[in-house]
Amino acid sequence: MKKNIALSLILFGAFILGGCSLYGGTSNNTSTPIAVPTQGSNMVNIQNFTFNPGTLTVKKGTTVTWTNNDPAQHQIKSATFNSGQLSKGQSFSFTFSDAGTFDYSCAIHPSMLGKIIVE
Ligand SMILES: [Cu+2]
Repeated sequence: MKKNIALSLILFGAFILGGCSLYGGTSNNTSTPIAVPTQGSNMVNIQNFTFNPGTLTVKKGTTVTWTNNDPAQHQIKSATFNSGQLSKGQSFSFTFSDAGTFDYSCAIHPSMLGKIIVE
């Protein structure tokens, strides 16, 4: 008799544990994924002497904003726009009203290249 009670308790315990782990699995599946901060589609991050993204495609009329996150100064320069020297934390915005491909570079570090494609 005592053996049967003990067996029942073990089975009951297994049932509870099984139920809990099953519930946990369901909970994980239905939980909302944590939103990963993403760059805006009209933002260019300047970091480690690199424009990121290097090539950005936007719609006509979009204002693109570059932000310098390097300790060094950078200067975004193309045939159509020039930011002047940007210190860390400073931003520059330019509105692309015409379609086309706009290659630019850093006036201080000519090896830094970027491209804006306006559709
Ligand atoms: Cu630079």
